[in-house]
Amino acid sequence: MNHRTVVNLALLPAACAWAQEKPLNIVYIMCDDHSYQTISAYGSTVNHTPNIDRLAERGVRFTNSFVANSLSGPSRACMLTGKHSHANGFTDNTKRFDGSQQTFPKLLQQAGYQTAMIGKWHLVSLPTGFDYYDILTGQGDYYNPTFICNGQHLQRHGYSTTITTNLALNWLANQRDPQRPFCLFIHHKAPHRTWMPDLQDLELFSDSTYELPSNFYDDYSGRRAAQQQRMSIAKDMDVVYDLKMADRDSIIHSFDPTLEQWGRAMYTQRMDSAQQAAWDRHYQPLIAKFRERFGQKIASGTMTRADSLELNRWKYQQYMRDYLRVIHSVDRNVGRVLDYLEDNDLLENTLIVYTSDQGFYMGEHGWFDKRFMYEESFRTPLIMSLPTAYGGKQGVTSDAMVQNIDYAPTFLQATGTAIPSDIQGESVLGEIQSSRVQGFKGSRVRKLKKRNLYYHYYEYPDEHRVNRHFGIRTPRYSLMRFYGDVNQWELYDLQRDPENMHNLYGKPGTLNLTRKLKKKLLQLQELYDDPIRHTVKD
Ligand code: SGN
Ligand code: CA
Repeated sequence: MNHRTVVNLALLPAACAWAQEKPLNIVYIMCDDHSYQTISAYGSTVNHTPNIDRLAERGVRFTNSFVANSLSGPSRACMLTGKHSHANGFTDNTKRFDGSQQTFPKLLQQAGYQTAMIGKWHLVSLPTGFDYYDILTGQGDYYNPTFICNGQHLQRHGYSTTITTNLALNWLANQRDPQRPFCLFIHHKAPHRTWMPDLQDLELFSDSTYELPSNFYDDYSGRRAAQQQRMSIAKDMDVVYDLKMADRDSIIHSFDPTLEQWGRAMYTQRMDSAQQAAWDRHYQPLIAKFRERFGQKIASGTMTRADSLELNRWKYQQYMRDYLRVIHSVDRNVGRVLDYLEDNDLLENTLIVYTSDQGFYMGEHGWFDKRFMYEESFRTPLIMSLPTAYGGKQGVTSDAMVQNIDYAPTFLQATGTAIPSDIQGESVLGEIQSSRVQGFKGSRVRKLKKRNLYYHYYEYPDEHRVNRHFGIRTPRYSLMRFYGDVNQWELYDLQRDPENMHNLYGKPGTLNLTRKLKKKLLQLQELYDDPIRHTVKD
């Protein structure tokens, strides 16, 4: 028996008493479009996220974490209900969430929990199942955003990530009943397009340069849906709209003429004069340089091929810098939440989760945005930190195949709440708990069984022209079926091709594998009862 085991056993009786006395709280932090590629705990080579890493050190980092439908509203609906999109009804961002349906916050409420939802909601109907909500309107704004606080519209001054955190900390400190357990959602707008940094972070990374991903100039051969998307950094990322090169007299023309009337106001219209001045101090010199180098040429249509290649590189740098600045503020605010929990003796009885509504392309395939079942957007970061007093593992990784429909049953089980049989996800508590803790109602040491995951994306053609598709992901392969305008199967061996560059479907030697995967895919569609199986077969 090594020294560590002795220490753990020695602590056990105290831990049991603690777990018996103190029901587990939940703090669920979710960003919007945060790529795992930009988290140092996930091996980022471009930035440091010390606070998210701090959470990973005291919890479990999932290395095979995926979503069920890579888009904001749908992802949130999957998370709340523990069900795939066809079952919860919110298939794309044009839908309205049916708030009368079962969600895990409602079940927690019935079990005596206080529930609070703060930040980006994006489900159109107002939240149900929360004792308190203070949500951003629609997509939310980065500066001086408007919130709906228990039914009332309020504009708040400042930067969205900081305000959302302030509201959460205020709820913890002043608005909840300290005698009852709680489940708090902290949902950031950041780092969603158009990646507007906090004023205090504007000068970060200015001298950094980022290497273009090796498949930045992917030609999409063998992948027809990828050929017709509109989320390319080179073609679709707008220098004015996305990259903020809006000069006061609008000499730099947006690629999209409908945006021109807006110019700089697109960014500054919600800001007060001090915020505008700080914003301009950073962007105006960059705009002047940009104007000198590219502005006139773009306006007069005289860009050469060499100019275009240079512009692509410039756009990538600008995109990365702004995105990473926005992440820097997210990380700082995650740190504030952890500090608060620590300072207020809540760290030892709170399950803390960090995740994103989906992954994001940081130039892989030449893209920004998400939606595809390709790895960068299908995956999402997921860290869960269960305190040791509840048997929580610390500083380890889990390679179990998990999906956002699994969060609801996990939280229900962790709080000792019954999991209704119609929930489609599975609890991953066994992945984050190493030992059964007597008296802790949520105890479960059973590991998640080996499983394959199901995906279904619907939003087409808006806004980035990503064709509808569904598919299956096994630990090694992914098989996707695009349907509608593009009708095509795609098959990837992710061990050999983790970047989804070589579509093997129909290639010699893949027939048996394809047949097996199709069978498993159909089994998943039957298990989850997705009606698409009746209309799109082969
Ligand atoms: C907005 C963005 C899109 C993005 C969708 C969905 N355009 O419409 O680029 O794909 O949201 O994102 S923007 O010009 O309004 O920024 S989601 O994460 O909210 O689903
Ligand atoms: Ca999103």
